[in-house]
Amino acid sequence: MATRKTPETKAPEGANVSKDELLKFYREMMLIRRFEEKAGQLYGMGQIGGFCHLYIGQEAVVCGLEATAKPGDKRVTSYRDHGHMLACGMDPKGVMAELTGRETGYSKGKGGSMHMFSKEKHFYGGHGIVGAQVPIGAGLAFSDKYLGTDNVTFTYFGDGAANQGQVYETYNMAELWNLPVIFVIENNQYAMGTSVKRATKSPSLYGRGIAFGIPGEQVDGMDVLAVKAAGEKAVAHCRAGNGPYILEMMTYRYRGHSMSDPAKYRTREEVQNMREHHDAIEHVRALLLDGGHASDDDLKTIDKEIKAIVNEAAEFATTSPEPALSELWTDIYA
Ligand SMILES: Cc1ncc(C[n+]2csc(CCOP(=O)(O)OP(=O)(O)O)c2C)c(N)n1
Ligand SMILES: [Mg+2]
Repeated sequence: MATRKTPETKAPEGANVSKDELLKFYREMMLIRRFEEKAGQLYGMGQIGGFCHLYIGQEAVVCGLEATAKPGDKRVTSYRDHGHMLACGMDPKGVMAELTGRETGYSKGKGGSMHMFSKEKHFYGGHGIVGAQVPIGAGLAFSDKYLGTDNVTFTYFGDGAANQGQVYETYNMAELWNLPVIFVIENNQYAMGTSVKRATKSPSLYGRGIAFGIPGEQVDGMDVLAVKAAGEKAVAHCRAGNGPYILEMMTYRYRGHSMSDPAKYRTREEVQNMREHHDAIEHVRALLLDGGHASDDDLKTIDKEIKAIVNEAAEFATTSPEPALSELWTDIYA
């Protein structure tokens, strides 16, 4: 059974969270979960091809951090990217249509799950090469520093990616140049089938910035309020011109690495334990119900609204036309 490390940053005791904010988190996390479940279904039906990595279980990370972002802030992530796109306000229809390879998708149906972008929302991908987005994130932060804005870049990567060489070259330059970049390590405990415990003897991924002078902390990534609190600290640090910050989010993915993962490297009980005792959506649901902020019926109404949005996205994604044959020769270098 997986033991979870004790996160350093917990939600502030008696945190003064408003009903509206809790409802917003509930809605946003539920949208990601239902969207991903639908993507899984469509994949099973053969409507989505290629790779497809679901974000189910990790919703609190991106929702908590997006709550700290302001217009102009940037984000870049790996191939496990659907949640990040929905959380920054990209249209579920355009994301789903890209998954099904339709011309109405964010990359005109030619990019697929791992390769979507939105200039409008400052979402810079969607990267299939492990760790490749980390130097890109520093580059985005460099642009803000150069232009003299106080915007920050959220650069997400996994526990597996955290062992990559380019991450450390990036840490060095980011600190040297005081870049406003928040390195968000989504430690979901596995890199494909390899447990983080088998991949490194270094007990803390957040502590690896110390060698470069970058502060960091470990956060309960299943608690959206803890994520937001830590995010606010990191964002304030970056906006004030103090350089980069590392947040190690302790989280968990419920599904396989990708749709083709038989998940033989962990037990059903381990997954079940996380679902039953640490689920981020259930946590917020309990806060809403116990705090008298919402009734079961209120939440059911939201669930229905989310279901409708997701069904509409799926309908759009399965009825939109495929790209025209002539599109084979556009948007390419050669
Ligand atoms: C440079 C490179 N090496 C290997 C792979 C194959 N690969 C794809 S995902 C992955 C695991 C990465 O795990 P992690 O960084 O923890 O992210 P997670 O999938 O858990 O979100 C690997 C090894 C790749 N895509 N790129
Ligand atoms: Mg991982």
